[in-house]
Amino acid sequence: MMGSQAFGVSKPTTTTYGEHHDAMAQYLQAGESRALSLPNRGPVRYASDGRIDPAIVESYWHHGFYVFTGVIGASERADLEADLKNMMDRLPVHRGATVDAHGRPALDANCEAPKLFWSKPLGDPFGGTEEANGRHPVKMVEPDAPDDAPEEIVYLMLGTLQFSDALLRFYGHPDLLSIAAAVNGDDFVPFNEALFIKEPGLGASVAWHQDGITHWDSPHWDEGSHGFNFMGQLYGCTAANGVWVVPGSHKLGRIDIKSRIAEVGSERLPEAVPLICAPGDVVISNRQLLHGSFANTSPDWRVTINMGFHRRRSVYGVSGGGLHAAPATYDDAHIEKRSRIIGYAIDARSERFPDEKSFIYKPHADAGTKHRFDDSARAAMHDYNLLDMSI
Ligand SMILES: O=C(O)CCC(=O)C(=O)O
Repeated sequence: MMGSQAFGVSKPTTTTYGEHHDAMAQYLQAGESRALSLPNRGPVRYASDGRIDPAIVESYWHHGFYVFTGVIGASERADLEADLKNMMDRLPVHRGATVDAHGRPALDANCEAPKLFWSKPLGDPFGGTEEANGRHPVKMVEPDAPDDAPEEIVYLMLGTLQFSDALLRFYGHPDLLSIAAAVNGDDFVPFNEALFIKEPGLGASVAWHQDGITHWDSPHWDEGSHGFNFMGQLYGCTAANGVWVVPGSHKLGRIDIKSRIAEVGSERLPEAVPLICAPGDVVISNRQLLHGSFANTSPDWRVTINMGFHRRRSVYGVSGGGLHAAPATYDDAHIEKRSRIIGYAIDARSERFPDEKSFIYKPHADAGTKHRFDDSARAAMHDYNLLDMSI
């Protein structure tokens, strides 16, 4: 269950980094200056051929991330906030419970695929464990939680589009899908969708890691092999509560994270920068970047809407899953079924924003298929993340 603070409302906290307080304060400030001195931020821009400005794409490949400013307008943010409040209200009362605080079936009732991830407040549930393929080898500092903190919090949700029409519509955002096409090709395919929730004074760490499982040792590996995540910011993000990345590290192959942190003597990697965003900004972040986030001892909420995409050739014929979804080999039928969500999202969005030019998803246009977001589509989305293409 969540803490007692109103969703999204900043609140002074009494939590600190204890003996690490001064070092953290200095690190956060220096990191923010480094982040803001990088040239990889600005509004979405198109070239005259209607495609994303190649300079943006080049900057993304160079740094491994790009901050798109002002993508989510105020009315869409309000829709998202209303739905997310509803989702939070429907969380189970504790890990494993089947009802919410009102006695209703909990958000994830009747779901088979993994949906909710719990942590102790300000904890680091994955760091230093063998979970998730052991890819988070070093535990972050876990500051002391306040006395009145709940025993556990939900810090991560998966398969989120089935719980919120606003999230589904956001998934169909034409600027974001155009960026996905520019980076992963017109036949880009879905990976998964998630929400990271960093409540003030309670939000958990995500230890330094690189995403991606299947392609590290492939002779065809390159800086785009494991795709990217969009990270949409409902309330913005700061050095204290945001994701930190090591620019350019998506090109380095698998990094010996344990040795890097041992060399520095702390998890405050000096070459890393925080993603700094205003409400409505969206980051594209390469999954191979070395990245992580610290426990949120700050007064500010961070709610990140993650939406990941792959190149089709990265998933086609590949056996994946087991981490985010059921193990499977991704054949044409699997890819087609999972990609229907893109069609539903575009349709749902066009109803809500009729004046906006809809994105045309080439695989659907080529096949002559038009997906309607109707009651049967809604039913088909139950547990859709069993089909996530987890590579
Ligand atoms: O949002 C966060 O704190 C962590 C995000 C992350 O690790 C990811 O998207 O892979």
